Amino acid sequence: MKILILGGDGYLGWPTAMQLSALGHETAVVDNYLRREICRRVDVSPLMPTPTLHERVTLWKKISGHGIRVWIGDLTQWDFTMEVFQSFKPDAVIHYAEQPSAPYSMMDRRAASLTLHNNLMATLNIVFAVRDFCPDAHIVKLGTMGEYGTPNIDIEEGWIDIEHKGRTQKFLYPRQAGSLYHTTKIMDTDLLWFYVRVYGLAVTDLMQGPVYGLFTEENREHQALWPSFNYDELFGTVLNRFLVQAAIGYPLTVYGKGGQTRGYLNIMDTLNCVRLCVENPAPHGSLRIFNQFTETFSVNQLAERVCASGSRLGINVTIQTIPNPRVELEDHYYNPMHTGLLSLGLEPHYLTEERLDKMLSTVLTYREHIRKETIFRGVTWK
Ligand code: USQ
Repeated sequence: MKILILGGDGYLGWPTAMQLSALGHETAVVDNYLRREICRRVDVSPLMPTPTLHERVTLWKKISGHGIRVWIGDLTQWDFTMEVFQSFKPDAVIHYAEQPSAPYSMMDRRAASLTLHNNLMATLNIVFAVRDFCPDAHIVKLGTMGEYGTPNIDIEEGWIDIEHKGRTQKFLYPRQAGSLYHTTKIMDTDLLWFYVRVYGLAVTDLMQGPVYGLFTEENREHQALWPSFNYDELFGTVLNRFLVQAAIGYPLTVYGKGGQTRGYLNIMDTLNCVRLCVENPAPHGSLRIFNQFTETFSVNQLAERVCASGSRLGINVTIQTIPNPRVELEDHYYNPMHTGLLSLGLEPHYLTEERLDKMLSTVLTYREHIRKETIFRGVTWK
């Protein structure tokens, strides 16, 4: 298949590109280096050096023999989007091209405006590009479990049957996000659902939880091919952050009561979920939604696991509860369904002691690179 990966420089985009090209698909990546640019502006950096897309593509070709086409440009610009879609004409489009940080989106008006503009305009342009240049293509869009928030009832996979005054209809499951970033993902879903109804697009919207990890089948032997691994307060997801904190004896930053529960997944499972969706496309005229995570943990449970991993590796890890900079429930019911991807064939890589220890020992070898001052600066929601 011809697969176009938007946001191909990111934590998930680059590993996805390698996996799909290794499977023999004709793969192309698009990125405008927005995340690199924001990281420069706010003075944070990934743990390991991350070569440019062109450098990584050259190395990957040398190692695997597989080529990946690269476009550097901004998908909020219609002329650029048109050029990419007109020339590549993909069978599947994987859309990661969004500003992905909840704390960044809450920093100030400028960051809010950038997040809103980038995420929605990219999605809008992709809709029109698919309609006009590759109407048979399947769009696989990365949404987030955070679209649902933490309701006091079970979370279904995207849709819910409502009975009202004796009549019933299926609606999108109610959404109530906890950050502007998560709100843009709700808006994306609404945009896609609208254009599915109007233009008959084929869309899969993946409600993904926080992802952790470094290694995939394709990158183990070559650090230059590892994904960009952020651990700072803005771009690091919680488990990756805790591993880095543990490595330098920084007390794990549990926000508030630590009862915040989310659905987590290993980066390898992200790749397999996306691959399974590409291999089993949604029918045209439908918005298919899957909840993309493999197991749920509270922040406290993650912190305890990292402490235990530290003990196994002979390092002393401590926890420090700090006032929650976010506005979120710290003690809540959480029971999201997640059978769709399992029934497509997903075989989860759970957070075992062995995997956790391997990640922590790898992070330990990069201890010298850790910039302690970027771990917590106190970006607050209010
Ligand atoms: N948390 C801490 N301490 C920290 C960092 C985070 O207690 O040092 C807590 C947060 O308050 C939150 C939970 O850990 O309750 C998860 O935080 P996170 O930063 O790992 O995840 P989040 O900001 O929600 O965003 C991440 C990705 C985002 C993705 C989302 C999935 O950055 O792109 O959409 O996970 S989900 O959380 O399910 O919405």
